[in-house]
Amino acid sequence: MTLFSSAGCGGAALPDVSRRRFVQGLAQGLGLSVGLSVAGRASAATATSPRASHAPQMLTGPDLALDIGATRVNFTGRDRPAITVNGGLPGPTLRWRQGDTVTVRVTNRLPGHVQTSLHWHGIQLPANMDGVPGMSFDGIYPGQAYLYRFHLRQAGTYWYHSHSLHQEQAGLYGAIIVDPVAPAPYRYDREHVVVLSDWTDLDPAALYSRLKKMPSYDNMFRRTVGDFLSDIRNYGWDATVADRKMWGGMRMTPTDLSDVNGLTYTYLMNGHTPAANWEAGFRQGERVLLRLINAANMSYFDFRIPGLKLTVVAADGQYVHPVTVDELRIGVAETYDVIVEPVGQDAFTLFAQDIGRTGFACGTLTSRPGLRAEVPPLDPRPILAMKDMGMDHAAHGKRDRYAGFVAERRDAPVLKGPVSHPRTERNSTYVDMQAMVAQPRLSDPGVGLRDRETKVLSYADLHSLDGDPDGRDPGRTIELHLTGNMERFAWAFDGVPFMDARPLRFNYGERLRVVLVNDTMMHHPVHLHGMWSDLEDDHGAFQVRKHTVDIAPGSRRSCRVTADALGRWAYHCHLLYHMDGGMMREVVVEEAGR
Ligand SMILES: [Cu+2]
Repeated sequence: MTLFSSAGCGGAALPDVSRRRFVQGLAQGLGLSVGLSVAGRASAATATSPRASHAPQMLTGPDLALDIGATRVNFTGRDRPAITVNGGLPGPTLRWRQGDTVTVRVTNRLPGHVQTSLHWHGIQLPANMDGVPGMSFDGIYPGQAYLYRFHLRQAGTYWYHSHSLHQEQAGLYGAIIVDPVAPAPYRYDREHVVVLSDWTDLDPAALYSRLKKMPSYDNMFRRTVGDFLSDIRNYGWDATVADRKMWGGMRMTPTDLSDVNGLTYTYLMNGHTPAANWEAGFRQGERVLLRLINAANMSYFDFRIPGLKLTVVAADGQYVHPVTVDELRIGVAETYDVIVEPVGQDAFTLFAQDIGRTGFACGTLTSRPGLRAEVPPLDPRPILAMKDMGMDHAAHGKRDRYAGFVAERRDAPVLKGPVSHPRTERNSTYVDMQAMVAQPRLSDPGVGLRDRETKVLSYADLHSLDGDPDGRDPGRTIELHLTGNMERFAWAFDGVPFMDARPLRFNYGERLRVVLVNDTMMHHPVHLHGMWSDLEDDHGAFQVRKHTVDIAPGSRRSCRVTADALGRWAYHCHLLYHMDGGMMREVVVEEAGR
């Protein structure tokens, strides 16, 4: 089945001397043979001349034509094949107006016999316009075009990407801005789109094969004997040995924060490496709106601008009550709109480090071209706590590094008690651990951010400006567990991978609750196509409208869904290789009684 895709990246964590020698950019197209194998073969390709720091091209208006083609790029000093829209990586920013009906003719100009697709992430539209091959339509075949046509009911910051093979990992993504009919509830003088992504020089399919064969290839940060001795000093022999035994039993190490990290990826900001330094302009005293989009395939980022506060005004395109923070974690596929007011310096660094602290994307907010501000060092690498796996560290440790965190969980008024697991998790090769106690933990900023003295955004800070758009209580509850087997790099819901699962069925018009329990030690950004996921608070009430919900390691979070869109929809983890590995379902919304 050719439902999904992503692209791999390669590159070291930090810009090194050798990388600085190379001007990153899109090169003249030598072409490539695209698809499962990306071994290059000369052919016609879209080409774009390299330019210095620039934002992606912007296309406006209700009728657009996009060409998906093969392009050569150079982010690491090596000329590599990419898949792009109109020759850009990221593709052009599409700027539309709320209330418009837009048509987009998407033409497949890829060489070879490779199907493609574009999915409009977070846009509510008819099922046959959603762009998921095998569910929404047949995909776009070579030389052919598909005419997307849909009405824009919503406004905000969104993005698009391929839903075919591993094309997203090869560069097939871009930003969408839908301007609101009514003025935004905040003022700004200038705006910039900031697309974060992860590039690899590897063939994206080869990266997947490597993950299957050597899932911990990128996890070089093993704990050492020195760490062991130090833990004995701090926590005592029994607690330390118990801790190590438990981790050994789970075949993981507490530094496994992500499957792919800066050893393999080069992190990009608007298609620029840190050395290439994407620049965003400002004038002193202006209010600048930054539209942050995490278009990465496998990477969460912690974003901050040293010297500036970030006022979050929208999440996943939807207005929220403004909240001012120093830093925020942006999960894969999420978007945040933030306002900054740069004063007192001529340049500021936009800094986005990966959650494992193995690399970063960065750029410069500057009042004059060519300036750079200091780039902060990576934080120390964080270590997962047993709480991140739905277990109680305090039970076998004399001292608890995350005491406040534990208290918050014990105080959580809803979703208390031990977790019950679906029978399908038993003996499943897609399950190597289960959460024992899972709480929403909405106010937990997450591993690596808990010790900050500055304010870090958490989900508890996000509240939709308009309250619950539906108003009904959920009529029923569906619970899904996010499960995985690290050793096999096998991922599923409830221990059942997509290929073996029957669709979930929603009744057209119903309001239901979906509870997501994370039985793994990794974040999973869960995306429901076609409908909103309205995140509930600790008390089970509506809190914030989202299209992608981060389910933190060992946590249990719930969403309300209004099943107002008939048809077949994808529901999946947005880490590309987790989706590929089976962490996905089809959702069918149908009239009751059918
Ligand atoms: Cu996942």
